[in-house]
Amino acid sequence: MSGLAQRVLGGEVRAAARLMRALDDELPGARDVLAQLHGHTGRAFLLGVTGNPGAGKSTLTDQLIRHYRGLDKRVAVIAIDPSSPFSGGAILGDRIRMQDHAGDSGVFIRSLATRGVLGGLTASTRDVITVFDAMGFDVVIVETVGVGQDEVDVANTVETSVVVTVPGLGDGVQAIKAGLLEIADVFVVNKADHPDAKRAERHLAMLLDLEGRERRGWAVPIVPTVATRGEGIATLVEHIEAHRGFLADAPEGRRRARARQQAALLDRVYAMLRHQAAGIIARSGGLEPLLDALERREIEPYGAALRILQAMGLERGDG
Ligand SMILES: Nc1nc2c(ncn2[C@@H]2O[C@H](COP(=O)(O)OP(=O)(O)OP(=O)(O)O)[C@@H](O)[C@H]2O)c(=O)[nH]1
Ligand SMILES: [Mg+2]
Repeated sequence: MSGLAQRVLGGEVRAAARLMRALDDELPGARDVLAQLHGHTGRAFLLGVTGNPGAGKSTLTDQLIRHYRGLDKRVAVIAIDPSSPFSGGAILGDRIRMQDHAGDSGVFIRSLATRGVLGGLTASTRDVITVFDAMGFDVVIVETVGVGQDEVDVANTVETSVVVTVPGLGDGVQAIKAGLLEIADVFVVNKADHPDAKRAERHLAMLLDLEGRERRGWAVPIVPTVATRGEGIATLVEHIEAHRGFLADAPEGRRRARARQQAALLDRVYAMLRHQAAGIIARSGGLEPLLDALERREIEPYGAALRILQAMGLERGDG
């Protein structure tokens, strides 16, 4: 085993940070280190906190960190920042709250920017989860803004998903992306100090009842919180732990773990194919000759694509 892998397994923060940078930059060898870590993973509890911008995800995450630290659990956070051009542990803006934990070796916070991540956001998230899990963190929280498909995909990398909503304008909860309604294991109506909070809760309950609140044996609870004051956090944690217990006991837990593995596996296959195709295209002098042939109508688009696959050794000429 490489020295770097050993140091990560020993929980060394600097080694982990170095590995994460190497993974970001796709440095040769970084994947091998990850592969060595894999046998030492599977122990961390993976918890997602997803919701609209400004809903209070970071404030809630901060409260969850406090809670788990109180139980002497070690907590890692992956904060996915949709707008930031920075990555690599930058702690930005509202995340200042979480910075309170700087200096606590039982807490590790890592930001990932959505833009400019080479292998894709979901892949990076999985890699960072692997590193944290191997380091022996008990809980890994993935905070992500639930706006795009990428974020829904990221939300699918965890075991238990908390979806955070807030009272919206008028009568209901702030609109949430449809995909998020389906992935929520626990709903939070944060900012329960808002005058419309009760109505928001009823609205969400109605939406959920329309969708069918009970899913494969789990009834999705709605928890009101005031994250800034820590209100409702104990109840939230109870529901999170209940869901965790449910997954451990019910066939649903196994089904989900398989589904996560499948998504991770297929993503990697597609990423590798893409990578290989780009390499073949570059080595064979680029796309220009094929584009010329297409322009002259000497070849049609499927035929052109097949030629690239043939060069990759993936398709026979008669395919
Ligand atoms: N009144 C009230 N304000 C809250 C509550 N929770 C969070 N806030 C405030 O809402 C603002 C946004 O909170 P964040 O925790 O940064 O929200 P976020 O969802 O992480 O935001 P982004 O990561 O930017 O999407 C901050 O000013 C918080 O202080 C709450 O329960 N009640
Ligand atoms: Mg935040």
